[in-house]
Amino acid sequence: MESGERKAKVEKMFGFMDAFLKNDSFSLQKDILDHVEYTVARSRFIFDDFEAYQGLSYSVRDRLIERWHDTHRYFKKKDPKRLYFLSLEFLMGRSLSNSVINLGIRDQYADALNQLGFEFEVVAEQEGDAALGNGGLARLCACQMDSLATLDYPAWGYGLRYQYGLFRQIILDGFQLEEPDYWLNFGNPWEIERVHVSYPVKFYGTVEEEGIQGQTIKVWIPGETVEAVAYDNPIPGYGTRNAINLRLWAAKPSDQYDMESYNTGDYINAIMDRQKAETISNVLYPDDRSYQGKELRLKQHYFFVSASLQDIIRRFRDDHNNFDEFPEKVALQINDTHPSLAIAEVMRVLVDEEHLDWSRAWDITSRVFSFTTHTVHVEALEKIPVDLLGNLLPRHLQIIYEINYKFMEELKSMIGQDYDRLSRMSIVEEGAVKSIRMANLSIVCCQIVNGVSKVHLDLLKERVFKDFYELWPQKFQYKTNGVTQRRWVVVSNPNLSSLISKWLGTESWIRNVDLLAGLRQHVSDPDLQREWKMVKKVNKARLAEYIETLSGIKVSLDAMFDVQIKRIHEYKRQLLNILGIIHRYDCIKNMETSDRRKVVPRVCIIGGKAAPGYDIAKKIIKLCHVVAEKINNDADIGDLLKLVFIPDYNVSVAELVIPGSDLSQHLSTAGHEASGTGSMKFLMNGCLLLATADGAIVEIMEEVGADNMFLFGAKVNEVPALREKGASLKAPLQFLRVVRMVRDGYFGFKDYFKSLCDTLEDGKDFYLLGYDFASYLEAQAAADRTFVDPEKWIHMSILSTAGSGKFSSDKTIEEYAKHTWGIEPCKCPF
Ligand code: B1N
Repeated sequence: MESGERKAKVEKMFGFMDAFLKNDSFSLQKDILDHVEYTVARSRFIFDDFEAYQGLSYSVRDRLIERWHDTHRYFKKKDPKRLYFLSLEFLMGRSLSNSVINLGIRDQYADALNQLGFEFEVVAEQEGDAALGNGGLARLCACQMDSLATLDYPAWGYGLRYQYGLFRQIILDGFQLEEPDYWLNFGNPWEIERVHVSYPVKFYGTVEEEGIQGQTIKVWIPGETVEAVAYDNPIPGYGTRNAINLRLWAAKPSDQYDMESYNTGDYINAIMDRQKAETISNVLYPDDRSYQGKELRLKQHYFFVSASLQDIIRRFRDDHNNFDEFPEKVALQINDTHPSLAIAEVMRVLVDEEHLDWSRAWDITSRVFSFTTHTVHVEALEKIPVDLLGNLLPRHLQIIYEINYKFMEELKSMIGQDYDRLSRMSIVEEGAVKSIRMANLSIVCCQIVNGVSKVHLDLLKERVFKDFYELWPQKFQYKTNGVTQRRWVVVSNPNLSSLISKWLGTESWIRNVDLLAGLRQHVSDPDLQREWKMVKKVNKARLAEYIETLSGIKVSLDAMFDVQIKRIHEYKRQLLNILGIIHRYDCIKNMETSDRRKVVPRVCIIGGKAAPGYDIAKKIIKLCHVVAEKINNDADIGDLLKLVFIPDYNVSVAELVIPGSDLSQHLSTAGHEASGTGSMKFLMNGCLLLATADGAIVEIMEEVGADNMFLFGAKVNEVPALREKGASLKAPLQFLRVVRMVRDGYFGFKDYFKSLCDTLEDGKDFYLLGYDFASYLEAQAAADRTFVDPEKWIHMSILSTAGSGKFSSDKTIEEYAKHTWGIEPCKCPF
């Protein structure tokens, strides 16, 4: 039957409106029960919270699919320029609450569940996190997908469907252990497997030359083929019918796979070999901000790039046959250098498969790509050993050499024979291990290179990419990172969300974040202040309950909840925080009992994962535990000071902790955090920030005012000179005292902490903990003084939320759309 004929038939049978699922309480209950019975295969009369979560999720998914279909049909009809967002990591967290809120049917579902004898919050808690990313970079992508959908942009996300997400952190005797995160064990209702959307991805082999019509063509004869299968994850926008797609690839053995081994009769081994193909997309690498030249990682990168580009080019070809139109219809965003092999791949397709001449192919390629770097250090830039690349992707290496040759020629004509500069800017690094510099490749190709904060752009210009900046200043821009207020306020802090809507007289801030500034006019209203305080108290109570369940520690709601949650890194200086806590403890211990009444009680909360091979970071976690053990069990101290380490920090833990925090700490040594997005989530939730003037904090200062924050520490431009001073930079006595306590075994594990203490010695203290310690303590003291003046604190807290609009990912995406991608909204009509 023709599809038009079928459509008419279906419409005649069901009527147009019946085609959509209904959202009244009865229909929702029926859908949930049907899914429990037919999809989950449990009895509709007996099912538990987890099965309710499954039934509920499948029913939400049905509604997502409706919108997602309509959106894609509409995009196809309109054929706008599309954005393809390529990232090796997406940290989506949970989907249920976010989906029903964005679909606008949360209350209806809560009611339907109630009728069935379940509670929405309890059911939502059953969902595990999708943790297909490490930290800030990956969560940023998730926030940006939410904004792209909400703002109706015709966008697609592309990534890898790792079977093992970021490891689970187990704490045993205060040490971090890693457990695999086999997140698909309990099924994943949010994805749609597309068995028919699959592409062969090729590796290894040789390149041969063939003469076609008098021309010599390079032909890559690959040695191995693996199949990439698509898994689609609909991303609903808020307040719109649009739902866009995040397409994640999984590796499957290919049908073309080594038929010969079947013929040798070694059937079992042939199957075992085939199975190996699946390992490509198995596991997420758990190191952030560092790159190791591992073959499997390179394979992952190319697997992802090749499948995504085949898919993108297939879609382009549906309606176009001239590649000159490619840049008008396609924008390819590469998130850090991880997907940058895409540049060589597009060139390979255009030159080798489409037979375009090199300069036309290069012109097209350089107009479709844009690149965002998240790096602050030259040493952290991704480099691929030439041997590795040449073996795995021989044709791509040739192409990269060719790109470099042409670039070097062009550069010589511009700057002459300055060989130092030429070799610094070359895509190929000569040295002990000859390597390809993926950032140089990306900069040479892309017309726009974005940083992620104002400070970051300055560092790119002055240090990381100085030579390139001098050559092409117009290429370098920045887009301030942002986070979505849907996830980070509406989903995670519903009480604050209602309060904001009540005082602004509208819910429109959920789509138009500028409206948050309207809170400023009510900042001194005692009613708002009282209600604001109440919301915080309720959120603190929820967090306190969580802490007690985790650790058995009872914390006082009157204490200041002081939080540092993020990946554990030396540059993020969790150690500075712990040393500050030791100092506080030491002071209380040495105080007259009568003076203790003046101490502002604190609950210090630290959470974060250390990369499995990062020894010093793991020692910091252990130190936190031994210090906590001592303080929390010291009867002298009581409620004046508590230290809690929250294990297995992830997106859903953040959703619980952030709303319940009073103060949050962002302590990176200035010049080390490209942006930092945690601070933005705290800011939106009205938590005060104690921070160094690094990354996004500098822009936050501009928005909320430095006197509404607690700032400390060396500035970005002071750090290099301070480091020069080396051992002559003397740390203050208080600092030496607390380090000595650790070194001398006051908290035990003396030998174990020796190497950690060594990093703080004069002349070795690279991250300047000693130098910044005094001003850190002053900032902490200022926070204490403010906390005892609740009216002032609440005032600052309201102003923090009111000033957070600039840090919505909606803003970031608008900027990218206008100034980098050149895309327009394409809103599916209701
Ligand atoms: O990207 C975030 C920034 O807010 C942070 O400041 C920055 O540290 C972070 C290799 C990375 N930079 N580089 C990475 C992650 C995974 C990986 O395999 C590098 N992450 C950042 C968002 O802009």
